[in-house]
Amino acid sequence: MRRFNKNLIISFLIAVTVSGQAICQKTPEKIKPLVEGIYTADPSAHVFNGKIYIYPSHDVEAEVPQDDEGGHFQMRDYHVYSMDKIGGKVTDHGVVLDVKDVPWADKQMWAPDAAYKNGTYFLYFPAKDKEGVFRIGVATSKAPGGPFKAQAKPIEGSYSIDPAVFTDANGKSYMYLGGIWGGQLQRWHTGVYNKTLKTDLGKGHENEPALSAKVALMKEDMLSFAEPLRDVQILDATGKPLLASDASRRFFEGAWMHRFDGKYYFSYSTGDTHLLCYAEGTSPYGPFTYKGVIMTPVEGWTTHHSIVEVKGKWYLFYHDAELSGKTHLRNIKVRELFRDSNGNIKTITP
Ligand code: FUB
Repeated sequence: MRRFNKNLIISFLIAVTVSGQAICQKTPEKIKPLVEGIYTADPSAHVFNGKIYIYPSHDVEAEVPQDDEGGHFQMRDYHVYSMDKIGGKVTDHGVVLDVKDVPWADKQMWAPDAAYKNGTYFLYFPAKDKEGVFRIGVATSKAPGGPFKAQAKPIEGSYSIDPAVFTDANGKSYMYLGGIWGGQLQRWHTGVYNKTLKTDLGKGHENEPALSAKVALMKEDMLSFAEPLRDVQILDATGKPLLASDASRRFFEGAWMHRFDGKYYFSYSTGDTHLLCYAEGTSPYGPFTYKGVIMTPVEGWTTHHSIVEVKGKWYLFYHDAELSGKTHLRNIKVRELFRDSNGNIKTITP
């Protein structure tokens, strides 16, 4: 029988091990949920005092059947989470605000965000008022991990959902908001609330410009708008507004703003086509030119994100429905975001 050369066998084993490692490194690593004890979604992440704070929705099972208006999303309170570093231990700061402690709110505490100014932390959140109309509320705390105390009334002139507050390098802060279908943005199309518009503007409006997210400069107190809400225009490469029928590119909900290399990046969810997209501009007000897809669909109907810089690297916080397999019981995740040399965001396939 032919004898094997020992050195040949060792070389073969090393080659297998090394190529095995190479395969492992190329295989995308599985991203784990950041929180497992409860369901969390819509993560808005910020770095405060060198720590990462996450402000998510707290999903619950309320046994309400699924519908196009998001009736199955019956969240009642918020938790805040923090981490010293990406990949580090996740600390739960407990319930920081409950709907029963918000004088004007009735139900559905959807996607929140947070901001800091002059020694105060602000938690911004949408909720339905006693008439069933979504408004944006604000609550304050002296600590980023709460607890937060709500203002007696919602922000004057606010409506719809998904507030995201961006503070520019010059200290000015802007609130972006809006969501169609369950987010009720379509009901404000004429400037007056119209309850009959359920999901969008309806048949015959497909070739009109898509409904826009809104933006307003915040007053110095961060509790009110300094001006009426304006449209956040998203244009195609030829400078024309995206149309209502352009479902894979038009704004649906989940606005976020970040600045990179002097440019403003407005990102959002396309809702019923389940994409996270972005558009680029030279002012926080826009107009923004559509650039591409940040992330292809995740498990679950909704997709919602935030983008934050931590120690020179950029991260995408998002959610999917891995833990429950149910659209309304989601879990938050984080992964690094990469760009090409022109600042274009590389598409992530989750
Ligand atoms: O969490 C409820 C709603 O689902 C959010 O407000 C939307 O952005 C979507 O994620």
